[in-house]
Amino acid sequence: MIDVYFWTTPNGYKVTIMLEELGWEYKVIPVNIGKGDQFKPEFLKISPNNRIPAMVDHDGPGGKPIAIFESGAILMYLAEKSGWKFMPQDVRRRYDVVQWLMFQMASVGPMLGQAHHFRRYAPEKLQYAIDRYTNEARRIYGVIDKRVGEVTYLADEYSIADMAAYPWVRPHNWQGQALEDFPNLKRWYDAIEARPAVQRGIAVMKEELEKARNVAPDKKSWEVLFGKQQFEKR
Ligand SMILES: N[C@@H](CCC(=O)N[C@@H](CS)C(=O)NCC(=O)O)C(=O)O
Repeated sequence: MIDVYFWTTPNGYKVTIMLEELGWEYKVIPVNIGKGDQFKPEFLKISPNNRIPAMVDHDGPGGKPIAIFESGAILMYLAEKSGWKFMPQDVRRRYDVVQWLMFQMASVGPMLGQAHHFRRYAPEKLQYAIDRYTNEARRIYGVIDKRVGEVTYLADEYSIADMAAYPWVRPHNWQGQALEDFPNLKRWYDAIEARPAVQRGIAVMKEELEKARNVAPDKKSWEVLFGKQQFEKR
């Protein structure tokens, strides 16, 4: 059995989408990052950077459990374990997937995440930061738009690179972007969104998300995520 340490965020959905695509059973272990569950010692043992997602495969290599943090590493592990589904074994094609996955991990996630932060969560409206990350988001959308104007998916065939990037494009409004400005990206986005496994992956813990949506990000969870508690020495 695979345990997925999860919360309803773009990085969390990457893993549930992949597990749904594979059709594997998994157990969702909620880590409420607004309440500080990510700082619990037992979670830090498997995810030392206090971030979701993390995974424990109880039937890992040699039949022993393996724990992995960082969504990109989890996706690569699952692809390899499945016998190279969504990341081909062939080295040339595999590294096409890996480079687009790394682009997601190093640029798409961090930059769009900063756009969310300064446009939505920052207590002061800092115009320089808002412009910087909104422009970066637009530039990154442009890179994806160009790529999927040349090939169907980021690494040509649908892969873990698309599963990693798609959840980050869902909150495009928060990033100050309109999909209509990027027609190739929109075609790619719609094709991924239409996949039943993707819809199942995104629906995990939907009720909790609905509840959270109706309440503005409260002061307590702001403190946990961006205030004193985040920066305590551990
Ligand atoms: N590079 C990491 C990023 C993970 C990440 O930023 N997770 C966020 C939610 S999307 C989190 O757990 N935040 C908790 C915190 O900031 O304390 C990955 O891809 O796994």
